[in-house]
Amino acid sequence: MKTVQQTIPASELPKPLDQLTESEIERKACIGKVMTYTLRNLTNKFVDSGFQWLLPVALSQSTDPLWPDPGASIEKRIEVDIYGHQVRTTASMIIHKLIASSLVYPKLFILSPNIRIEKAERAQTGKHIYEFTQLDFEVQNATSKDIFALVEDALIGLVSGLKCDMKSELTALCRCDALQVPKKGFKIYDKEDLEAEYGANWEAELASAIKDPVWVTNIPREFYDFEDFGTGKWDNYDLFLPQFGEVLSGAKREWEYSKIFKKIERDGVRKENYSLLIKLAKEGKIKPSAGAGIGIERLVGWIAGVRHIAETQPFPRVPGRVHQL
Ligand code: ASN
Repeated sequence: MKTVQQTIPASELPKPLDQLTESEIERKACIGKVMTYTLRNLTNKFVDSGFQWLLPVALSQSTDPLWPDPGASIEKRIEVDIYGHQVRTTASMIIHKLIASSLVYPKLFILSPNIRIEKAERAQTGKHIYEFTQLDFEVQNATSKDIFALVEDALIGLVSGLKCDMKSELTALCRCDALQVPKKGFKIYDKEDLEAEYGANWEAELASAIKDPVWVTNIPREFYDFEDFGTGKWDNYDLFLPQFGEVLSGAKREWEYSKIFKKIERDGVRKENYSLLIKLAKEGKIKPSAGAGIGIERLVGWIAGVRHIAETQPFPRVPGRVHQL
């Protein structure tokens, strides 16, 4: 997705650890504590709510097509041959989530490293990195409303916890006042209405206009998000944070064979990469579900008030820049 437009001068992009000044090291360490707190708080919340914690995979035949997504800007897809089979690096574990939540783990989450080789010009948006981690979760038989309630509770719990337990870190980052505990029942906007109000740059405009987190629904994108063929509306969502932009995307999912097949064909996505999902759907083994993925670096970046989300990474993945570590 596109987010708030900003341009960070090349000289001010996040640097590797060995090039940091003393004060930059202090700031990095402080953001590291906020990261650790956030990971503990969110994983506890999911485990305590009955979710199974799965370990991620890095190489698969089936990964997220990231297509069609109007905000995508992928320069290159990484495919390698292993044992005579072509596999891809994980772009997201969406296909794994649909199958695992249907067959074995009805409530699951994964801290999943995603590789998306963004175009180098995205270095300066401050919102894109070419390796990031999602807290990716899926719930069998859940509705979008169930996911809204779960995420809102998680965000409220996290921000309240941080304000109590991480006071000195938030003070050092000048975030004590800016960071307010949101109130449950976030506003919900339809993307079509936002486009009508703000035009093509609606994402950036919305992020600067809002004072509280909001949901945006009805976003046409990949085949696995639920589309009502009758109304043309999509039952999917992004979470936008004030003065920042999108930090989560998710959906109610398609589970019916005929719709999955039709959408894969319509989108021109390579069918052979999704043959297992298609086969299981045909056998009626894919269950209705809903879920989402929280971009961890974006969430912590918003909490810490960073200019560039690679500041939250010990080993920055700024598009176009490759360091030794
Ligand atoms: N994690 C997202 C979801 O659950 C998919 C993505 O990252 N493209 O919908």
